[in-house]
Amino acid sequence: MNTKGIAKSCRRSLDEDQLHGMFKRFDKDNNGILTRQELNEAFSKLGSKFPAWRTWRALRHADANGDGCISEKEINELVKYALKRGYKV
Ligand SMILES: [Ca+2]
Ligand SMILES: [Ca+2]
Repeated sequence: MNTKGIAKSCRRSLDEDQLHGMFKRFDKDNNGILTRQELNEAFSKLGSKFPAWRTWRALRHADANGDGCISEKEINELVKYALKRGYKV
């Protein structure tokens, strides 16, 4: 037998996992919430030329409750959004 099938059980892609971990690292005060400023730094690290604009777009997309921050629940949408826009770690 070969190793076929092992990777199949992972629903989440490696790219998603890495981005997720990366965003978490930018939660500098470790409160589980990404503020606009923390997001800004993350996107700038990811190579965005206009991190402030990208942050605004990301918040419009992923900030479900509209408080201007990304909570633990909202971070998955943020990851999906960033991946769709071509951001990778
Ligand atoms: Ca934070
Ligand atoms: Ca929110």
